[in-house]
Amino acid sequence: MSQKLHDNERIKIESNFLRGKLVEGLNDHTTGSFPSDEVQLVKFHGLYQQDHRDYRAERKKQKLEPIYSFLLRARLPGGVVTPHQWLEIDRIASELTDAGSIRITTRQTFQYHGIFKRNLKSVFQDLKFKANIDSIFTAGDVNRNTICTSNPEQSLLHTEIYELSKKISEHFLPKSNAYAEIWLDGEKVLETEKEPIYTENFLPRKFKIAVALPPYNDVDIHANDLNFIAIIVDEKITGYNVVVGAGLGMTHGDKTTFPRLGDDFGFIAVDNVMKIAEAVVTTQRDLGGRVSRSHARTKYTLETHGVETFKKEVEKRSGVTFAAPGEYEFTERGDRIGWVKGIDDLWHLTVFIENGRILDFDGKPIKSGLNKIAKIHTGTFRMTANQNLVIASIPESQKATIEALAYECGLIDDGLSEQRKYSMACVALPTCPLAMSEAERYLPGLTDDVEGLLAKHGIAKDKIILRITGCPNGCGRSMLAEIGLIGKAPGRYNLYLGGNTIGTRIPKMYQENIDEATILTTLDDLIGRWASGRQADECFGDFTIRTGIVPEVVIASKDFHD
Ligand code: SRM
Ligand code: SF4
Repeated sequence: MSQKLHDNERIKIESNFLRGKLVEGLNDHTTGSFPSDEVQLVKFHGLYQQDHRDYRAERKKQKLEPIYSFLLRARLPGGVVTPHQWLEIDRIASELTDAGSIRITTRQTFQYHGIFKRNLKSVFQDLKFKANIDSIFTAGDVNRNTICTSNPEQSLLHTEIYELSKKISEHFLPKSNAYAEIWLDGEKVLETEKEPIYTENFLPRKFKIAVALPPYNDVDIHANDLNFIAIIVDEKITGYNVVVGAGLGMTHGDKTTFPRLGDDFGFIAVDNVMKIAEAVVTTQRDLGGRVSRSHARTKYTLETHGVETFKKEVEKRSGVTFAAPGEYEFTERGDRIGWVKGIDDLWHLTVFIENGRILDFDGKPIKSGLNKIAKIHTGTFRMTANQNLVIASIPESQKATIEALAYECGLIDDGLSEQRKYSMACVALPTCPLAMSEAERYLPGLTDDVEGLLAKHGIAKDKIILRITGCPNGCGRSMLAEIGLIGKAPGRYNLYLGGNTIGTRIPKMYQENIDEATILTTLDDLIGRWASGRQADECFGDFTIRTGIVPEVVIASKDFHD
């Protein structure tokens, strides 16, 4: 007997290509929210309905509706915007959102938090008509924002992969004009109503694509359903290795869910990228599970049907045969904070943005500082998949002025530690409805403490890739960190160890449900042991495995929960 499909399948099919009752919901001024089916549908338009969790209990006590507002996630393949676009993005954040911030995400784009329903259309319209930016398919069961390495040095190769990520993003956009109709007052953007790639029920689940330019794995390929890794010979991209079926989300206590590394299907020529991308997406569309949303990502389709079956189906659909994987090496995945000169002789300044949050903080007015820079900058801004920002393509003549502005507002900080550069957290509280604990608001203080521990053990200049997420969904990619903390309850976390510096190993649980004080005593002990017992150049994650502190996770479906 066939199992009952998840209710989201009904919502998609009944939605008339993502329209549902969105217009009615938008025009209902008696509530700040949408009806329940439409709460799911708005995601396909780049929105999430949220309520401010710091005030939730108090509102309930007073028998008031929660303070509903919306998160809008922009579509920005490769993360690049012009100074003009930056100024509009900045203005919209200040004028039309409650949070007032621009939040760079781990997928190389930005989010606004706290848009009240009454302001939604203005945000959509200002973004589209004044900045030429939309939020189509940045959420929902579709291909999300396509990301690529932000490498500023190899400028020509960056241009090539950036163009490819834009092409992929556009290829997987909807053909329906629902977005324009609902949010842009009917402006016709696309003409036909057919969805040849997605059909009427779209994909079983979200789908993520990344393009990586070795030696940098800054996109964290093992977080994506589909990855194209550039194979470079004589400084030219000859083709791509195709890595399929990675993903990091899981559910506490459910051993049938787990983070998973992707499988390398092999090498393809540059000309075959779009054919392969479409074949992987439609194979996942047709083979992926639609009963349980916790088991619907591509990684579970590979586990259920087998890697070889999936790969053969992709070859059949695309007419392309995979060759043996090309050679490449990842050496790191952080951003190169500071100045670098590209081979095009232009300068690129990568600035560290703690947690990706751009706002004027006390003594650190980075939002205003970036606004001043945007007013004189002639290049572009490039968001990175590590929540940082590259002020890209600066001519020599402007370098000193931009540097002075960056110092003035705290965007350049000569005291920034390696540890802080390599630490990352997801948003979590107060906006994320799924957060079980703090992440973004916890990380800065925890980083101070870890810096203190490194100094105490005489290795202040070293770093450990440390990432925190407020729940096991893994948005801050803690499941690829050397130290991964995953929220369990307010103030309590599971501690995972054993990832590596290049992002090719999943960590293993070391301690469960510990409080913040225990985290510090545990890290004190572990960092001390690493400082005194490590071999030359041995990173923290490798040390924890070599010395048996945690066993290595080789095949996550078997080893992760054992
Ligand atoms: Fe995520 C859901 C934030 C990157 C795995 N993610 C959410 C939601 C929308 C919560 C929700 O469903 O209501 C979070 C909104 C919080 C807020 O208030 O902003 C949220 N995810 C984020 C961001 C903003 C984290 C950040 O700090 O930057 C990232 C936005 C990316 C973007 O611009 O598109 C973000 N999310 C990720 C990543 C990392 C990545 O893609 O590199 C992952 C892990 C990789 C993966 O997909 O396996 C990730 N988010 C999830 C999941 C678990 C999916 C799964 O397979 O189980 C959920 C929950 C879900 O889909 O049901 C989720
Ligand atoms: Fe929210 Fe969990 Fe994602 Fe953090 S990891 S943003 S808490 S869904």
